[in-house]
Formats: sequence, C-alpha cells, structure tokens
Amino acid sequence: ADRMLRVLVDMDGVLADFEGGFLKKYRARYPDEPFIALDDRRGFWVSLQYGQLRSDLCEKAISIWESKGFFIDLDPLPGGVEAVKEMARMDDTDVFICTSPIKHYKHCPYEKYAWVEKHLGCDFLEQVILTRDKTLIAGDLLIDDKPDIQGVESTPAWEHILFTACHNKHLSIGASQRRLLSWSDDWRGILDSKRK
Ligand code: BVP
Repeated sequence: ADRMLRVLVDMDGVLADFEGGFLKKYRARYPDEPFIALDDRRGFWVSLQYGQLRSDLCEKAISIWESKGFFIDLDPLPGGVEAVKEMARMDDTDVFICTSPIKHYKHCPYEKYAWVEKHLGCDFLEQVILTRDKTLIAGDLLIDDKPDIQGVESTPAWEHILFTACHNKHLSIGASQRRLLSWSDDWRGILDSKRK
C-alpha cells in the first residue's frame, strides 16, 4: 500500500470505563442520593440525565469527574488497550488517541496522559491528541461512543464508527452509519474496509 491508514480512537467510553468509574465514585461519595444504573443510562451527557432525575444532582455528578484521581483511576474497557497496541503494530496504520478534556483543567489533561503512559506505555504519549473539536482532526476513521460529533468543520475527513456504550445502545442509527459493538467485534474488518 502507498498510503497510511489513520485511525483516531476516543478514550472515555472506548478505551477507559468512564461510565463505570463515574457510577462507582458517585455512589461512594453520595451513598444516600439516587443514582442511574448503567442499564438505565440514556444520552451521552451523564450530568444532563442526573439533572433530570433531580436538579441538584447535575452538579454532584460534575463534582465526580472534576475530582483529582477520577481520570487516572478509570479501568480499561475489555480488549481496548490490546486492540490499540495491535493497530500500532500493523503495517500502513497510524493510530492516535483523540480525546476531549473537560474544561476544569486542573487534573483531567494531566491524568489523561498519565493513563496512556500507564496502560499503553510512554512511547504512546506521542499519539495523544487532546482537542475539544474532533472535526478539525483529519483521519480515515474515528471510533467514538458519542453519537453526534460536531465542530467547526462541517465535513470532517473521518468516518465516525459509533462504539457501543450503555448510553447509546438503544439508539437507532442512520443506514450509512457503522457500529463497533465492543473490542470483540470486527474492528480489523472496519480498518481493512478503509484501506486503499
Ligand atoms: O472527558 C469527557 C468527560 C466529559 O466530556 C468528555 C467527553 O470526551 P469525549 O469522550 O467526547 O472525548 N463529560 C462531561 C459531561 C458533563 C459536563 Br457538564 C458528561 O456528562 N459526560 C462527559 O463525558
């Protein structure tokens, strides 16, 4: 092949278990407050659904991921680290981790780099892209659990592959959109379908 395939892989909800880590720390910090079981999660924004449950729970939810240690403590989702390492070893393939930090920047950007170093190794820090606008990043594929990825570029270079998560599994998606159900699903086939 005369051209590298460029794969962008999201972090929260794709490589790192944001939803599981959130629920565990929320219940530990607010044991007497209501919570939303992962099976009942709907919509990408955790804070929005907690705010709908009871208005003051929005800020309680936000307090969880704004706390020191939240992002570094996230467990890897099954098979994600292995898949990304395998992609990086493939011929003609460049893989980047493309993730949006929260605006409360005290801990999150640092801990995202630390997570990559811990689980993928320090060489992988070269592959990290922190951006609040993924439409600006050129790639062939973006594997991401957020259903609507928008920004200033109306025609992003990438094809968005929707990675299945508790909050998006019930969504019906367009006829042309593709899903990756988990890292046990055929991600190699999706990469091969984009090779030229
Ligand atoms: O860093 C995550 C957490 C944050 O948004 C970022 C999503 O990044 P990507 O997965 O798109 O790269 N986040 C924030 C809120 C509420 C903020 Br108010 C939320 O409900 N869920 C969420 O993931």
